[in-house]
Amino acid sequence: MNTATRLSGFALGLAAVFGAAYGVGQLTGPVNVVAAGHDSGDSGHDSGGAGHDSGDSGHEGAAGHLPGGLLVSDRGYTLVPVDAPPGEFAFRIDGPDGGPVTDYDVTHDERMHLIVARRDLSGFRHVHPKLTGDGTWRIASPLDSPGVWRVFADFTPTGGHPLTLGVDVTVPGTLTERELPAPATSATVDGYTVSLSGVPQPGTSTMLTLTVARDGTPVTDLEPYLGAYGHLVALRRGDLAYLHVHPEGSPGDEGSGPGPQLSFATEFPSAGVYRLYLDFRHRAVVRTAEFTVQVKDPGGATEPGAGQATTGPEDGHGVPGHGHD
Ligand SMILES: [Cu+2]
Repeated sequence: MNTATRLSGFALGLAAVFGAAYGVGQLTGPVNVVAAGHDSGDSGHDSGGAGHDSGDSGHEGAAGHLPGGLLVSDRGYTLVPVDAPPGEFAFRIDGPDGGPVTDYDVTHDERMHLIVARRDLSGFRHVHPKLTGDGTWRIASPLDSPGVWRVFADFTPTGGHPLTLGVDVTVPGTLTERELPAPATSATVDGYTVSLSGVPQPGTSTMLTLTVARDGTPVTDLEPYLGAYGHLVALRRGDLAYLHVHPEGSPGDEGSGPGPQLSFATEFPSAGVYRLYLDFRHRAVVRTAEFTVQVKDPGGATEPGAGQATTGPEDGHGVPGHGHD
């Protein structure tokens, strides 16, 4: 179901929309757009280092119980997109003193992890911008199609708490809506098949196991990527609440092998539909395997039209004991 929707045109390559929590599917008219009015000067183009990855699992918001990524401002830190030349994305983090933050701790090999996805949960990218002297982060724009994007900045200001802030950014143009794929327990990317097992449950830690194979052969030589053999990001459909989890153990630990299985203790904040993105590195290439997962309340109602993770239609990898009750 592809619907062409014209987003309000904009002279800027990118414009920011703050605070809205609507889905792209609901965009049928002009979008209320607020230009990000902060200038950034030169175009210090820098595509950022070859990937590394990210913060810790589920940074919590100020309220202490919110999933990450829902707030544009938290604990005195605010994510501010700034004007950038075409093809570039730029932003800064304003700190409690009102000025841009310039000192960050390195977490998972990088000082800033930028995760983006369109509001329809397509277009996921995890990239690493470069910090310029005035506190502006710049990168070749990962926002590569028209639509409303959610942009997450995952970082730790020196002396502060780990934070994940989120902001909406509109890329003008003709929007092609992408329907969320049905729940499934197997995903393929570039000849790799990744299988998902485990029964995700809301509000409690659930062990999810992802198994990586290449042309049918289990992959046992995954390479560390940003300090882990895999990085799993989950985004909740509807508000794009953000979870970021890492496999149990670290590379080098006993019991934390380079595949084929990666186990993630994952706590989904609620029932609902989530899109999971597994970044893994093999033979010097980072790939992302994506899954749609439905998290159900135990014994609770199922959202119409979506199956459970372990019972996806293209499930060729039955998981014993999945939780039907
Ligand atoms: Cu990262």
